Amino acid sequence: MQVLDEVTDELADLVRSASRVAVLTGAGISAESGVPTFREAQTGLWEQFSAEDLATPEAFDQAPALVWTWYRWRQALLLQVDPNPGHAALARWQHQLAATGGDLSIITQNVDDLHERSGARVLAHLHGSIFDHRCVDCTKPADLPAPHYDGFAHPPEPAEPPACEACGGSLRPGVVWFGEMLPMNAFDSASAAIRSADLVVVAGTSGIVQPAASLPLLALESGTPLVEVNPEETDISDAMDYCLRGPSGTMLPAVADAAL
Ligand code: BV8
Ligand code: ZN
Repeated sequence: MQVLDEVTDELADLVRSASRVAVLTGAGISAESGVPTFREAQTGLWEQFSAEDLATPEAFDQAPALVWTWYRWRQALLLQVDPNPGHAALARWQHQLAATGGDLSIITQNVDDLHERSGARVLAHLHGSIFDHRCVDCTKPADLPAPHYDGFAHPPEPAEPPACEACGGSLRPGVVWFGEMLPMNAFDSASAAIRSADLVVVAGTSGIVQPAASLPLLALESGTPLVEVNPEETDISDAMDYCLRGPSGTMLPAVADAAL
């Protein structure tokens, strides 16, 4: 494993020669947009809970208003921020490869839409989308107006989740909670993309949450080079060929430039 603070000539050659790239992103790629990562402490009303405590079916059963409002408040923040240069670099690289017969698959653990808003196509949202809602009982999806919260202000008072228009059941966020299965089609297409890649990049993830964190390790089966982009060491750094130690908003543009 080489720990680098910039894209070296050796890494640039590897990037330039890749035509089927798979990228796994985590909360860190949205950090420079102003979206707190999961590891950072919660604020306000939720400071006494960890995100992992709130992102569970049990928490929603016990305190539906608290959990529902946490998601609506997080939606509000996402509507108030923009994609950052890290998202833009992946979109640029994806367009560049598509124009030359190659492909860049984005597999994200994030429930935000910042990849899409930077003009990229996302192959798999492993943990769903924060802007999706569905009924707990009849599972019917529900479109809701944007929340009227300020995502930068103090978290709002909890409000009960609305009722499903079709059956009167309670709506829930359309995300995958801890203890819930990942969408199999997303997980399967992510696995296939990593298995057929000639370069795998892992950006902005602590490598803690399973089974997502094990996906990049599929590259080891075929000897496909692995590159990590993260200012910190992670649970999967040891499996990497290159660790680019820096923020994705700086490092991913440098990687995308090397691909041109
Ligand atoms: C499953 C949606 C099984 C919700 C998320 C005990 C009981 C039950 C389950 C388990 C258990 N032990 C283990 C498990 C499995 C569990 C798990 O992994 N737990 C962890 C805590 C150990 N996994 C699950 O439960 C999964 N389901 O296993 O089902 C099953 C099987 C059969 C039948 C039924 C069930 C479901 C996991 C999905 C959970 N949902 N999100 C929501 O968003 O509210 S995961 C959530 O956490 C995020 O979406 C994200 O994916 C994850 C956090 O990970 P990261 O993205 O890596 O973010 P993190 O904050 O950790 O790290 C940020 C990184 O960025 C850091 O490394 C930092 O250095 C870096 N960074 C910071 N700034 C920058 C940067 N990098 C680059 N640039 C920067 N500027
Ligand atoms: Zn319903």
